[in-house]
Amino acid sequence: MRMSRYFLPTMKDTPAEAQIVSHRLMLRAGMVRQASAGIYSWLPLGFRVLKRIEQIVREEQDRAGAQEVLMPTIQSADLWIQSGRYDDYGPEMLRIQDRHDRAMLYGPTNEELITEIFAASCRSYRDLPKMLYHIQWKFRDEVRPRFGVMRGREFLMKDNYSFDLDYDGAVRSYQKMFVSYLRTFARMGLKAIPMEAESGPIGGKLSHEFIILADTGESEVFCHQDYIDFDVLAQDVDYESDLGPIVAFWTQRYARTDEKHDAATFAAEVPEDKQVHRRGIEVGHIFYFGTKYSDPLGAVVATHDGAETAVHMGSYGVGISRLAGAIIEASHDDAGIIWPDAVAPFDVGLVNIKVDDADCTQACDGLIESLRANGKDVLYDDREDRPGAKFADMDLIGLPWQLVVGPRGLKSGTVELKRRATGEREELSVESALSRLAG
Ligand code: 5CA
Repeated sequence: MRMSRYFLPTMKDTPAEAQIVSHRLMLRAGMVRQASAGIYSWLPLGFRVLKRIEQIVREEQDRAGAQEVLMPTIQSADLWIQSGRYDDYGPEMLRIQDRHDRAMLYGPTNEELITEIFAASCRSYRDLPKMLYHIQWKFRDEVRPRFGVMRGREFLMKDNYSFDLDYDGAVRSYQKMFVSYLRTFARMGLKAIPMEAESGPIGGKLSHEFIILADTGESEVFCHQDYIDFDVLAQDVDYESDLGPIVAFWTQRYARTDEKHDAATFAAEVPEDKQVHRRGIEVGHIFYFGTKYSDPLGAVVATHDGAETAVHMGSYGVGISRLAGAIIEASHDDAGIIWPDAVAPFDVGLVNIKVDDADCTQACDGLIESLRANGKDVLYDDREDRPGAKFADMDLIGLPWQLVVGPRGLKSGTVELKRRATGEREELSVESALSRLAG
């Protein structure tokens, strides 16, 4: 993609309305634009990041055995009246009247609708277990939408729902999602720690929040350093095997948010040099809630002996749009965003220092072709601008690698390769730069 043609409205100045660094950087990097309070349009650069986050979530859901569906954003109020949540949800729910005066709503979550879908066609224990998820926009009329996409009113969520015959089956599904979340966030370059949680309006007995550490997080968190040091992806997971030991490891050491924190237990259980006390952002939340929805909505199946039983359910959410902000909170410096490779909008930013120099332009064209052949996405700065302004924009938008082509280097056959995360620069031959980037 040529920057001269790309819709990338970057800003030099810090927007006054943004209180936290991710919000400032997302606006300055031209990733999003506010449409109204807590509602955002995603511009090309931001949309690419959103899609990459979404794809990692999807791959890890599928790997754990879940199946993707797509439910609508607008729902009828009927099922919510049946489940009893139509009143419970209060002013957070956006209620809509259609032209026939039917009560509709913009879904804040989908337990009711998925339970109805399941109940309509699954009648036997043979249909179980099932895990169905979708990636869809939600609306919650938050009292204080703030921090940009981190606490929006409209936001993109992955929500998965599990259906099992009994408690033991439901625990297995819960464990699958627990482990799949560890992998999902690790693949995004994040350290996400599961912490015991309250289940709030979703309801239920067993619940964990997945929290990443960042100074601007909304909750205070307390945990054991071992969890931060642990390399999740070093372990390969077989979802058909017993996942109990993995979950046991992640639940045996101390990890709690301020809501559940107990200073005396923390001090007694965690050696002083392993005590971590930071702030955190909730990027995922999983719940087991038994028959809370299957009872009122009639999601029952025949058991082996012909009796009928309501299915045991859980729901599992990931804040996909929130993650775009959360990743920036966890990975930035004074100059801008530092995208982890796995979610970067482009792999390489190619900077042509002198666009009116035929050699530079030719070298850039060749580099783009070779990088593309290697499956790399390249953003090519072919604008007529000062080198300083180009470097500042590249640092701001935070692509993992910057490849700089200038007339002086080319004379001696070299280009400059910079790693955004470390600031390390190297003068390399074109071939070495390409092989470094291919790795
Ligand atoms: N039905 C369940 C799980 S599928 C549910 O709705 N859970 S939740 O309320 O905890 O939301 C799941 C995730 O969505 C949260 O962990 C958070 O990452 C994200 N999220 C929740 N509210 C917002 C919001 N206002 N703005 C952005 N992301 C949000």
